[in-house]
Amino acid sequence: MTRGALIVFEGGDRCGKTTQCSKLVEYLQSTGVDTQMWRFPNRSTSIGQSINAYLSEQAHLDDAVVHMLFVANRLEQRTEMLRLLAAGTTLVLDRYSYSGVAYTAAKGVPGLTMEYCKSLEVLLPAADLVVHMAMTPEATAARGGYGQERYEKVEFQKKVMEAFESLRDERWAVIDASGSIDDIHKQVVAVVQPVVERARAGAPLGK
Ligand code: DGP
Ligand code: NA
Ligand code: NA
Repeated sequence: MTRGALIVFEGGDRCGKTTQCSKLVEYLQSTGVDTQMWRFPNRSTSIGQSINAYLSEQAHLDDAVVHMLFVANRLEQRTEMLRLLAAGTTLVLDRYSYSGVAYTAAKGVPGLTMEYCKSLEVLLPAADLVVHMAMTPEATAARGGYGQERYEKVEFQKKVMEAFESLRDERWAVIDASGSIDDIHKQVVAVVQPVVERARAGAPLGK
């Protein structure tokens, strides 16, 4: 039974993930792969609106509570995600559980450890591939629009980067996000294609 692949883009703020996700989706669709792009957090739901208020610093929420909102925002898409993957649609996600673990653990709040954060993601399918768009926080900070949202601070982004590095395993591909858009896109296509093939051939979805 053929299924879609779950491809996730992760990285610090302003690293160019959204641009690369869109280009990848366009590319896959042009080669006949049924593909959808999703973003997390999904700011359109009522939980997502609370998250948006928090990120834009219009609302102040306890760190544990806002973490639960991010988790719930992923879980509210779970059934649809599983349905689409099983129906053969490849999903390209702009952030997912790995951001959840990295950003919350980077806060260093007692109790909100990496292990605790990981435990809250177990109901969600694992990515077939995590594309880590790696770039130094100093370099992303020089990009337009930086600093508009809560987590866009160089010291914090350094901790997020370290957290992502400690989450890496054999399903991760690390790409230098400081290159040109077209160069990065070529590298992305090269790592994604075999993963889409394996999913199509029936490789089981991870947990
Ligand atoms: P954007 O990707 O630009 O829509 O920004 C979303 C922000 O939210 C970004 O700074 C990463 C952060 N984020 C994403 N998921 C989580 C999560 O589960 N927990 C926390 N604390 N932050 C998250
Ligand atoms: Na952001
Ligand atoms: Na983005």
